[in-house]
Amino acid sequence: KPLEGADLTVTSKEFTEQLVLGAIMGIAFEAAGAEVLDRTGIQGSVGTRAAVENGDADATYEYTGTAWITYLGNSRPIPDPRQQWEAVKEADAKKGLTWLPPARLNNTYALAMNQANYKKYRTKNLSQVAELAKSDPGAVTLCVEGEFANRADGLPGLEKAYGMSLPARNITQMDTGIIYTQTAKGACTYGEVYTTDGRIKSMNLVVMEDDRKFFPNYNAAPMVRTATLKKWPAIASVLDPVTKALTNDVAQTLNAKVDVDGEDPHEVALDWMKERGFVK
Ligand code: PBE
Repeated sequence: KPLEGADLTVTSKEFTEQLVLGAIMGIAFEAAGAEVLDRTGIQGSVGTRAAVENGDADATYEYTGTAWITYLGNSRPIPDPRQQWEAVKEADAKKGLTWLPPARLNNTYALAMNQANYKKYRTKNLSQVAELAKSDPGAVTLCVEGEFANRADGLPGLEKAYGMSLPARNITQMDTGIIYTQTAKGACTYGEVYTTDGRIKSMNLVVMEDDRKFFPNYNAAPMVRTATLKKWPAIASVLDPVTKALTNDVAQTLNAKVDVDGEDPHEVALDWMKERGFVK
């Protein structure tokens, strides 16, 4: 087995898709003969990145746009997903991190609303949301996470890009899981969602189009410590077929099994790895 004798630590952020992707990565390493330590479920993007940078973990599935804007401090996304990945790969090579080829899975931020609010306000895209905020300032209330409220590729950037300036009282911060139920109930007109989340469909939410293309591409790709990869180059060929199988449809289906059906993220990951023949 290509990773026989390797001790590898896998990490992830705390939300469902990350827990599933972290489990998938760990299962792939184990199937290739490695001993795996599971350090998934770290609070927030910055802490997860730090765990890999400082050697607390060897690898994680990270999103290209998150690295480009939040970690590397760029302000303009690169529209082509492949070129965005290449730019991140090149910049992070100097930081001892190697980006392996990306998945088609692109989990972007979006604003979404329930059906009743959609019938009332009829907004389809973020430009129309910005217009509504001007004509009827009380109408645009947001449920968002703390991380989104503070990231350059989150609310501050979005307000700038769409010429919108919401009063603080219109914005309520909460955990990502709560956002979906609050948005479905109409407690906020718009909730900050992840487009691959299974609850958009199950709660019948309407997603606003990012018509100015403010959000970058967020393709998931393995981000691995270069030192670890030098020692165990087979990591690349072990992860490649798995990453290739990760699409938005797969992510939505697996995320829904956890968030809608209440299954365990590790079980969901293992079932999928078996179904696709990555483990026996
Ligand atoms: N995202 C959407 C965020 C959360 C989900 C990929 C832009 C991130 O983890 O960076």
